[in-house]
Amino acid sequence: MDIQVGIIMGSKSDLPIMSEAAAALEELGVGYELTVVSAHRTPERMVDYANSARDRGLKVIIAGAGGAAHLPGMVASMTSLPVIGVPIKSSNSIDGWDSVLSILQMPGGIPVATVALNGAKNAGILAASIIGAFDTSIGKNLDQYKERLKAKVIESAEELET
Ligand code: RP5
Repeated sequence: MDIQVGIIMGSKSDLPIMSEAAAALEELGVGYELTVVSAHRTPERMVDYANSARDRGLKVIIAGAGGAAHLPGMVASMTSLPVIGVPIKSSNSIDGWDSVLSILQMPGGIPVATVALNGAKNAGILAASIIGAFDTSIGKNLDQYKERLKAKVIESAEELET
């Protein structure tokens, strides 16, 4: 399977959340790579990652970080690939608002598609949707995924009604 999505995070401590993006991509049949890239602690690694992403065949980057979360915006500034930002509620956070606002409030010109706090699962699904807009097989996997969600709701409604 081709690797089409790059999942990066500011610290290994973000992995419990960011692995939900990986799980969603696996379920939807999208190849991904996953690693740690810190904007603050490994800035050169971040620059290399962002600058080489398109040439390495990536189509979408999912970047998760907590606190003063510069990683998604900085990566977006260096690549024309779509970047999805996952604000992470880190241990010393101001209730997660620090991460949300640093990723969400990008100035005009450098967008980061920001999901909910700790919303890595949706980041995986959104990345698959972007790829699925051009790839019929992944598009079909997404349609089937949504059918499964629908069936679960109908099933629970029927359980309550009987
Ligand atoms: C951010 O700082 C990381 O993304 C993480 O959410 C937060 C805390 O990192 P650690 O101190 O746990 O490595 O850069």
